[in-house]
Amino acid sequence: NYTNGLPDPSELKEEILKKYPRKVAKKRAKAMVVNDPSEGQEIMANVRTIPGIITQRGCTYAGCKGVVLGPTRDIINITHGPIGCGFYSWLTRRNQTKPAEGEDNYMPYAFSTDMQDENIVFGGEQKLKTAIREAFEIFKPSAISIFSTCPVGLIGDDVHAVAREMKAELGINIFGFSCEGYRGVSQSAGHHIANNGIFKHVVGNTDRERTGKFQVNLMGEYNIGGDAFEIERIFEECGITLLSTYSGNSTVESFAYSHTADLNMVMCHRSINYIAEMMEEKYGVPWIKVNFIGAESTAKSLRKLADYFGDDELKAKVEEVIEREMVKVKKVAEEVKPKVEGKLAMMFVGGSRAHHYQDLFNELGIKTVSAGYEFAHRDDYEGREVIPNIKIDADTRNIEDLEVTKDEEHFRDDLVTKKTELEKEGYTFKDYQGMMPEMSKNALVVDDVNHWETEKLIDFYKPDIFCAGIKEKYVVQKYGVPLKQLHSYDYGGPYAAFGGAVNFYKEMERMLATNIWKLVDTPWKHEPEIVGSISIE
Ligand code: CFM
Ligand code: HCA
Repeated sequence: NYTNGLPDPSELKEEILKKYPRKVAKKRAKAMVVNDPSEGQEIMANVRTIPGIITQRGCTYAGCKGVVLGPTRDIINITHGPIGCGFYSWLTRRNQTKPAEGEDNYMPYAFSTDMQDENIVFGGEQKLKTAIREAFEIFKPSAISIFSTCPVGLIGDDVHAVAREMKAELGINIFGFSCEGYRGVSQSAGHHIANNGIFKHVVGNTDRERTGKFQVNLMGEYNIGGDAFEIERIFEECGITLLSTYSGNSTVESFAYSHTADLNMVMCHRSINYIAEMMEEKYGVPWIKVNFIGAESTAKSLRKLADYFGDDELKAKVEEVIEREMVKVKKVAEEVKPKVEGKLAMMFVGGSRAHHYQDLFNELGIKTVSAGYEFAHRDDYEGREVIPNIKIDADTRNIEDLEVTKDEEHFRDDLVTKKTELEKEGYTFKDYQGMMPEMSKNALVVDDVNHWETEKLIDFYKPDIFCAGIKEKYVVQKYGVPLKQLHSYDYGGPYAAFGGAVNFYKEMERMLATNIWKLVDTPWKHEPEIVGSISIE
């Protein structure tokens, strides 16, 4: 029972729960687990946030448009909705792209129908058609997609019918997504909707002659801060042909022939596992789980890839690249590690990085005392064969529907039944790494952490660094704790693969080998807490 020197946070958990109304406390108790990797524990995840709680989560539109399709440069992504949705998803994620000379790149533009009140009253389909015709006339793209925001579903605009009509009229690939923000419990529903749409409308549309001996797709890599560029460099040096990435530095043109790959490498499992599963089922392309965050993890993932192909020449090349790159990595690690070793980190991000980035911190001897995801599912936490990892027919309504219509107990029962049924039909369930089995005993794992819990966690652990997003950044920093954005990387990156690890080590040195944060005078030290008079229970 390896505690890595971590204190038992059971009392902290009780103290956090004490402040909640009884029902809320009961629910939150299941989302906070004092980790014990030897136990095979369960956590409650992917359930609705309790209204009134200040969550970190985002919406379904963000997951579909911003996350999965947003980084693809040769498709015009039109937001059907009020201007704010299009504006706030306009390059804020720092997903970069590098078009070849003369190649289309629509990412610097924000396309929106800019819905007004008259469109809400009389319907917005005509305005959407006009927007599509206008975009086509100006840019002549090969594909256009439409993303529904909350009002679209409420007023009943049929984006799919509009897409079909426009596709026939203009003769290019046009498809829509019913990714209204309120669907599902978080942006996770948006990933699923995007996966289904891309698979249905794009994957398999073209074929391509083999151009390399080892052809792979990289899935769940979004080129934040240039991560994909660094991974691409390593692949090239190893002689691995990258057909397509979902969706960092990507094109829909490459999605169309991505089914001709030998193997899918899945990095962010949460956002893209659906396409990986569907591609395996329909085209027989197997997938393996990889992680290119952390130098050791990168080496491990490259070896896994070489082992998969079983080719001696590839294995030798991979070893040569690892050896060469590790010399540079170790040199910087040796300089930085003595200055940051033993510091404490907490990370509450998305659906995969709160796990992946622990590897990078470990390389510097920085301990993760508490971590959690915003919207991951149980499989991402528990890392074994868990229920939501079911192969679902691409055309049947997906698991997300069960999540929104049933409460979580029933939801779980339904899935158990479904899993048993599917197993009888010969389906198999994969297992892969997860956050909890790989964290120390006594680390506090918290799903969908909120503002109140964040405050208590900081008071208890007094972390040296807190990793989260823009909404958390300045509150946490006012506590005198530096916050590193693990979404956008603030202004930094790349942090992936070997070169990325070097960048990250140096960043940690700048942030942690300083006393400046201790000088922050927290404003609420001097001001009394404002106590509300409304009782919720
Ligand atoms: Fe996957 Fe991502 Fe993440 Fe994600 Fe995201 Fe992101 Fe994230 Mo922000 S796809 S789950 S929905 S790794 S946008 S690039 S940083 S929350 S941890
Ligand atoms: C999203 C995108 C986001 C937000 C980041 C943040 C991203 O969820 O819609 O909260 O700082 O990575 O850009 O996750």
